[in-house]
Amino acid sequence: MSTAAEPASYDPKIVESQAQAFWEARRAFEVDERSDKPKYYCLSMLPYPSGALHMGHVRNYTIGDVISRYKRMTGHNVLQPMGWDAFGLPAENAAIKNRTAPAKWTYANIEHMRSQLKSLGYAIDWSREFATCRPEYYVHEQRMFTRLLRKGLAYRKNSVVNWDPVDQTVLANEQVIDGRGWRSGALVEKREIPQWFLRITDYAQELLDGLDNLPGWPDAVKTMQRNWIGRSEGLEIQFNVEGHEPLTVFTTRPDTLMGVTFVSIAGEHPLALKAAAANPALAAFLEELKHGGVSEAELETQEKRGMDTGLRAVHPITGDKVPVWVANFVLMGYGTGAVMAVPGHDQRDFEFATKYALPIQQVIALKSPRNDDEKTYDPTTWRDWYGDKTRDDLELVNSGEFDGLDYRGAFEALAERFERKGQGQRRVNYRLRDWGVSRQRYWGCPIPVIYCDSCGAVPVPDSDLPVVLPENVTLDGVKSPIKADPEWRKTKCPQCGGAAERETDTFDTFMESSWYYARYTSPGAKDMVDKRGNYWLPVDQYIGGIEHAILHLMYFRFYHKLLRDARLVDSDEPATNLLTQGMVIAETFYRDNADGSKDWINPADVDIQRDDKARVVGATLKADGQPVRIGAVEKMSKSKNNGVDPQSMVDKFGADTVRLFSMFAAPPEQSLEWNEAGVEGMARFLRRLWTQVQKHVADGAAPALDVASLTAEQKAVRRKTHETIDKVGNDYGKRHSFNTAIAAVMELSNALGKFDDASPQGRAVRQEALESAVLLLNPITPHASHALWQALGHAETLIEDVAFPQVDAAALVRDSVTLAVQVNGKLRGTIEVAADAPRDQVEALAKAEPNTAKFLEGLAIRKVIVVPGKIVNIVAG
Ligand code: ANZ
Ligand code: ZN
Repeated sequence: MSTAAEPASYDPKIVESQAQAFWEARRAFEVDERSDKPKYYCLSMLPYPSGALHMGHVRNYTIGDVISRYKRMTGHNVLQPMGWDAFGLPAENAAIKNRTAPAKWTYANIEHMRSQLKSLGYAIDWSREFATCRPEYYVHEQRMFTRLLRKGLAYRKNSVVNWDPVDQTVLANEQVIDGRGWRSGALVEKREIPQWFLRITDYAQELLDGLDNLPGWPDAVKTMQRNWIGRSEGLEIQFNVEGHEPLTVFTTRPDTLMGVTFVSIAGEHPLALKAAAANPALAAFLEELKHGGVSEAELETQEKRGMDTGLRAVHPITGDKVPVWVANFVLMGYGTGAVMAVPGHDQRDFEFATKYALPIQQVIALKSPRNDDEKTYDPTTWRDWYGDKTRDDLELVNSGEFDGLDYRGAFEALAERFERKGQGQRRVNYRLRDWGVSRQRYWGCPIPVIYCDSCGAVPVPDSDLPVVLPENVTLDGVKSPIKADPEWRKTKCPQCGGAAERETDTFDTFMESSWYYARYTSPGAKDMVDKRGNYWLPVDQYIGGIEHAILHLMYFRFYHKLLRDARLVDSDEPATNLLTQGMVIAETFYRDNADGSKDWINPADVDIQRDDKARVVGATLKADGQPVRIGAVEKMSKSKNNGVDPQSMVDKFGADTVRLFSMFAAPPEQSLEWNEAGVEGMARFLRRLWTQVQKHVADGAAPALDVASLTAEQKAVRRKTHETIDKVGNDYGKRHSFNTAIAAVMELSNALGKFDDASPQGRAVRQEALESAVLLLNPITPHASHALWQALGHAETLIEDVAFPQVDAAALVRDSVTLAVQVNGKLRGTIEVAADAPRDQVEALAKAEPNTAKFLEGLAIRKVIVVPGKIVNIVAG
């Protein structure tokens, strides 16, 4: 007998805490390698423990969780781990501000953020969790580094840092504000100090080629990586210099050789230094150049400046003498630090020559100019085609024996000639630089090196690792506590036993995030990773922000090759598929201050008025009821104070609703606009589905489905169920199109709302539809699905172990189809025909359709076109 009690209403707090307690007690998401299912490793980029989750985290981890849970439902052994990228500068800043130790602050944040993640119900194998600031993690990194040092893949060289002369400390780029130290306000200087590097350039070509084997990575990311690696094919050519050693230039445009009118060298080039020894004005200029910026971006934008060295170089073909200039845009660290200047065809040289009145010579012309602009070479105005080597309608002019050749032809001819004469050679250069891994900061992994006066830099022996970073310290904001503490530094040389000192620099935090994915596979392994790594790796799906497209993802790929070459893993790439999720954006609100500045107001403190299309038309401050101004929709950020706190949303609506909205509001790669009206819509949908299930089960168990006995309406609902299963499976599995998957389940729920058949088979059809809806939503709303699955009569089977629903192909077959009937292209009526009706029957029915028949009266039928399943068009006249 059925009880007519009010169905239980949806209370996400209860439903979610019950489901989470259930998963925790069952260790439902702990996995290992002993499985006969195919493995699936789904990894989201690990968070920095900044204090609280932000919406970007929620979006990232929800995408990962939906994919993980879907893969589990489709029969995979799914690993989804989580950890903490725990070293880094913010901890030092917070420590100074709050008078606590960075370690303490970090661990407290981890505790808090872990509980936040748990409240979102992610299917994470928490037994594998780690924080990268723990010695049991970084000991492996230290051992790997000493290994690389012995192999010659790590080395030390001088490199430029920002130096604060008042605080006597090195500053990170973000601590330099308008050229001044963030604390002292002193003008920052450039200083050269010895630093450690990893030879990523040895892997440049492999990192480039590997991109061709990553069809599962977004093209945009691959393009950025290709540009960052920046492979250039060119020639090194020697120019003799009167009274000095020959000078070697690197050029990618040997075809322009006959247009060289001077040579430019970097300020640090040895030849410049030699020339400066006898030329005080030049020496002063070189000194001045040292104070300029060092980044490539700065060099691109700064004004071109230079000075004649007085030296003369001899053109290798004509024997003409050309001046050698120092130019501020020539980098010592690229190519040879010397450039054959071709102001006729290189824009930077053009600007430089114009400024210093150096000669400009055209050597490339268009074979078939399309307009006046292209017809004549004008040395007073730069045109894009002057420097374009990709056009295939260019030829050499004013180049003697090389006239008429194109870029390729000239390249080959000159390469051949110089190689034969020993005056030059082909050469490939990469823009990619070696990875500088030293940081002069405290809160990082200590670099395991000892300096001895007699033995030099000695790696710390494995048996003495880890070199542990002291955690219980006080920060004064100026000096790293391990640099300030002479006791920490003091040690014995592992080679000669003499007194020695430890390295006090720590690693760049990109070091920890370069191999964490491998560590997750092998908890407790003696080395970084053990043979379990080969079971799980490569990562099947990696998910994270596009802001990591270049550095992190490059180091991550590089490190995988280091692991491979250390025989720790046997694959070449760390991740097969990459998804870069879009930003989370939100409205901004502000009031103008008297001084013209703006006071940004958090959306949580604002009441928003909307029109019937949900557009914001007005806003008032909750505190005073007075209007506030509406700004642009922008990325959630501290500076615009438009971050929406995920915790407050979870508290208010429940995790499932937050997850549902994050997946519904936009496709994963696009930006997602957070708006509470949308969140409320998702809450309503979940409540309706909840009520539908509760109402349905209140009438007792449904009988078994008897497919053969269904009425047309029952069949139609069942068809809708299976069409939805089909679509959602595709959307999850093939397209990562979660928003359309949700929309499809909503449609199914709508269709059920209109289906009030209470007969036994009607209830059986509804049972199947509701079970399907609950299963299809399970990856996104796992708590509600967990509860509803039990409510639907599955007390023994766990939804976490139930397979994704299968499409019943028979259910998709339509018994009858509706066809539109047109006369001469105009719609005149519709007919119902059997899905497999023969053509002549369809034609006959169409002609007989009453309205159609009326329009055909008195006309001769010339042709009947039948588009099966869609229309019948009768051509008559
Ligand atoms: C002559 C020339 C003519 C050049 C022309 C370009 C256009 P990528 O493609 O980035 O490898 N170059 C070489 N070394 C440099 C350095 N250390 N600092 C600044 N510029 C340098 O660029 C290679 C080109 O950049 C080289 O080819 C050289 O200028 C310049 F119509 O040589 B070219
Ligand atoms: Zn020694």
